Amino acid sequence: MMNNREIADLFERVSQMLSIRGDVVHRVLAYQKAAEAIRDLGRDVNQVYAEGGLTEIPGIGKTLADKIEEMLTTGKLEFYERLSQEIPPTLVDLLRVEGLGPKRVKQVYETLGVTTLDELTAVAQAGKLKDLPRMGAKSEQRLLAAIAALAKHGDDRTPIGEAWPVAQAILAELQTLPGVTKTAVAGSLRRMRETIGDIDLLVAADDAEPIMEHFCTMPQVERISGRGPTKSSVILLNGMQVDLRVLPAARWGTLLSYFTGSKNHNVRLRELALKQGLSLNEHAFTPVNGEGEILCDTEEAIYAQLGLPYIAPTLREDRGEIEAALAGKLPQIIQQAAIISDLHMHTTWSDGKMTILEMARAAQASGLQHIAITDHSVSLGIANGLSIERLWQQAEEIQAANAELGPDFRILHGTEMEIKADGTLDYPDDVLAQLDFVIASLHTSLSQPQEQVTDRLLNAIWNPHVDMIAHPTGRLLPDRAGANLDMDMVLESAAATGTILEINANPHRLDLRDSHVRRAVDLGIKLAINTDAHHIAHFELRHYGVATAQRGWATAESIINTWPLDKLLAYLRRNNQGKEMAAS
Ligand code: DGT
Ligand code: CA
Ligand code: CA
Ligand code: ZN
Repeated sequence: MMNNREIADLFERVSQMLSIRGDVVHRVLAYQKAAEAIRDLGRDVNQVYAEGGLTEIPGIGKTLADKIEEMLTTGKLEFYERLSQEIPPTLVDLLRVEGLGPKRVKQVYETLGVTTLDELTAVAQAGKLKDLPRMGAKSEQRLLAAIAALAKHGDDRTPIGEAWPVAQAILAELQTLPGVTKTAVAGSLRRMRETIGDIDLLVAADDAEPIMEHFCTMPQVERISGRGPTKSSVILLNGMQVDLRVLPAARWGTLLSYFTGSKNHNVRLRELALKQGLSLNEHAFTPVNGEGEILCDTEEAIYAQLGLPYIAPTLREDRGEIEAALAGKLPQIIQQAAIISDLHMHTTWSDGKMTILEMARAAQASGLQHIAITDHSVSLGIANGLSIERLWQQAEEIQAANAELGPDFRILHGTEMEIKADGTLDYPDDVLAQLDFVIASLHTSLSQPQEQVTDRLLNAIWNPHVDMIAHPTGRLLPDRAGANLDMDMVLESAAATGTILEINANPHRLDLRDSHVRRAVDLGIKLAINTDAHHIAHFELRHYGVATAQRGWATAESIINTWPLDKLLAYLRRNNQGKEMAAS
């Protein structure tokens, strides 16, 4: 009998094999979406099938439902077997190598007969790749480095955007159980790392047994990988591992701190404790030579005991936060409540799902004071990008919407303009000059060599009318590495020109990533946290961007979304003039 994960994995594999074969995008995506739908189903697919409900799963039509039925009843998929004759399934492994796309995989298969990662490594080492069209010695070296990197750390971590909702759903359930006084996520999820190894959950309750029992028998559990009196681990149908610990509320602070980590941060805390003759673990502080325990029911109490101010979970990576805390120099990291604008979103004018007014009303209802509507530009045909003519029609609609919304809210007219493959921009300067907010971004030809793709971005940064670069690298978590930018040059140029860099809050982007944010903050670069919403529901993703900013030590002052409109517009004007002068 096949389970959710096995079916999802097979669909995923089929999708990737189709992409290598060169099938049309929508077919590739259909299998991809089906894989996600089954993985995230939250129920045993066998049961859904037994109830006749397969076609009610979003993304599963009659054709895919038939295929699922075939797998559930025969344990096989005829279509996959046939496809395997044409495209060896092992080719899919090659896609995990950074910078290797389906076209290239097909090429090395057809020209060199490469079917496995080992064979790819061998031909690269033998120098046989560099003579292929659009390849070269440098690309070959890069590929070897990427293969080595893949071998070293693999890629079995889950993007935070997938782990977070799963954890919240389980916590919400545990919270309702009798005797439960507190619940929390811990581990990398609480620290809001961009990818998550496993989900760590904590519960405060005096009697752990009934909570463990409930946890281990949840319908989304595929199997139990460990069960003890206060600690259990399960594997969910979607393949994620979840660890649960239960402890009495009096020890909540030490429990939460220990299991939030990071491990390196905890090591530093224990060192500080030892200097006071105390050992610190998840249960309590204990005198090294003596009796008795110091219980901490809050994390604040732990830091206070150590003579430190409270350190937020997003900072706990031992990247200087202990030193900063000791010196009284912890940054006042950005809080979501300080954000009053969102400067990157799409509407039905391009590939968004809602109108300008719908987006604006929802933004206002969520507490924002101004937004920028930034639909795609003309050359991104796939996203229905706007011609100049349509751009001016849109300006009229925005003017009307502003009139309707009144003085307490303001819609800026912007664009998310393509930086084309040859480095030129999609609209001429005289058009850009008339827009309130100009975003430039890369969506195509991301795999160009470093110098070329970096030059494209620098050209946009130095354009007098470009205010912000959105999702600078274009990466997509977990698999697409994004452009191989010379980040030092990008950051230097952004600092020199005052060009804003985005922290795209979509959890599959988180781009800039935390480490880049930290460097940008150090250089005094202004940053924006935007949702890139294509639907009002996407405004909910903002917290991922805020967390990424926090992990990069960003303060409210460096995040332009905390600024009132006047301050923002003055900044944009000053920068545009500055760049114009530098250019003349
Ligand atoms: P992950 O799951 O790989 O994304 O990363 P974490 O940080 O969630 O790591 P995990 O799940 O292995 O452990 C959760 C926390 O528990 C970790 O952040 C710190 C704590 N912890 C786990 N193992 C140890 C250990 O051996 N020593 C110490 N001091 N803490 C540990
Ligand atoms: Ca974890
Ligand atoms: Ca864990
Ligand atoms: Zn966008």
